[in-house]
Amino acid sequence: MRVSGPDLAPLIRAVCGALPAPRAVRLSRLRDDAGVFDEGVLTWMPGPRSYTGEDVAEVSCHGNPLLVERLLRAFQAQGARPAQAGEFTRRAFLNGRMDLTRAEAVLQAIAATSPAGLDVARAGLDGRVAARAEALRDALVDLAAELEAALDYPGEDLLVDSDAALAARLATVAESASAAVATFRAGQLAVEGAKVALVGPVNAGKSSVFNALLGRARALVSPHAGTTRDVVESALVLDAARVVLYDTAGEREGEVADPIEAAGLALAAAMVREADLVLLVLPGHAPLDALGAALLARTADRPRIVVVTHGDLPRRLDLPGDAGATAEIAIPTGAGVDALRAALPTALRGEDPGEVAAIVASQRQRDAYARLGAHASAAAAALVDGAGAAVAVERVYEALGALDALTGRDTREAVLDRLFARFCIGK
Ligand SMILES: Nc1nc2c(ncn2[C@@H]2O[C@H](COP(=O)(O)OP(=O)(O)OP(=O)(O)O)[C@@H](O)[C@H]2O)c(=O)[nH]1
Ligand SMILES: [Mg+2]
Repeated sequence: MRVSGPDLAPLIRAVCGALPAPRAVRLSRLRDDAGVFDEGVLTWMPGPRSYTGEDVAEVSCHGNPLLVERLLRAFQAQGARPAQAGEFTRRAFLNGRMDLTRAEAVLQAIAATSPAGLDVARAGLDGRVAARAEALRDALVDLAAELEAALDYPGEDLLVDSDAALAARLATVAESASAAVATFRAGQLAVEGAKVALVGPVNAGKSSVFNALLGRARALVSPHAGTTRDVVESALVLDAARVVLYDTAGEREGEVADPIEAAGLALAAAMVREADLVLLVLPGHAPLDALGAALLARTADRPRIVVVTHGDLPRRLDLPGDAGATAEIAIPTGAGVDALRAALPTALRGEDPGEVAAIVASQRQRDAYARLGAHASAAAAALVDGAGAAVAVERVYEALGALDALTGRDTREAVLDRLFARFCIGK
């Protein structure tokens, strides 16, 4: 249990007894009005060198929820109250212990669903995300200063770049901003993961592909057409992302008489709409029929890989030239399975975005970079088309405003409320 606040020592003494030295631990007997009820390890971190910048104490008691509840009530009896969602990190931000990119990285470190997501969070916590934003800020502040100088002392021989050179520097800032925006899909994928739906005709091998990707026999496989009826889901944690796979009921030619099978098909259709990526599974040992063609058409506007099964048998399936990405698989030998698994991140996010500190995994940061880029481009355009330095400098200030919102130098209360509401209590 973590407690934070100004002047915390009397409260902690009342519940835990004597304080250890700052940033040291002590085995403490925990007490309330009724006497000692447990013992635990007390860590004492007086402000300002603490997570929140206030006095912070942490107590590890025995893990019984009854004891935890009693410890909570003991602190409350001394005047403490339960923390709100994200309140510790919010206080850390308000007390200048961290900027907003680090605060969001705390959230990402808690929420990350893949190793890549943890790397993104680490880059944020290390301050590498903030450092990139600060570098852009320095560039914009320099540009603003030079534009102001040109406005204040027109015609003077100042050491200021020409309008064309200033516009080129602004364009570089705008490019960095769009590069940051472009990494958002990768960042979101790394932290939040994605949904991948397997769909296709009955008996195409959807459940076989599902099991092969997972590496275990999770779904029933059989030569009986219509084996899978409900949606079966299972998570596959890759380095780049946690992917939830959904195996669905197969499609048939003509009317589906069985109401349960029809309900299963409705669920499958919903999964196609919901999924971030569709794996359309078609049997490679049979020519493309009307159903296969219809499924190709129906999923054409979705991010998709056409998975051709039965690669161990003579190929009779001819795909149209515009089928897009394909993968061939032979279930009996396992050929093509690893390649399909490896292709999932690229299909979901495009190419590897590279340098982890450059990856934007927060919608809020993405939007700020988009605004920054638009203002920087407009400032460059103002210089190129002759609207002048006065117009350009206003746009540079708008761009700076977007960056300051990003790091939290200038942030409205509402933004904070929305941000910290997404934390869980106690973080
Ligand atoms: N030879 C061969 N057989 C396969 C391959 N993939 C699947 N099968 C067989 O095809 C049959 C149907 O496979 P399933 O994975 O159950 O097919 P499904 O698409 O899930 O079928 P429904 O759930 O009925 O829609 C099973 O007998 C599988 O063993 C493959 O690559 N090669
Ligand atoms: Mg199946």
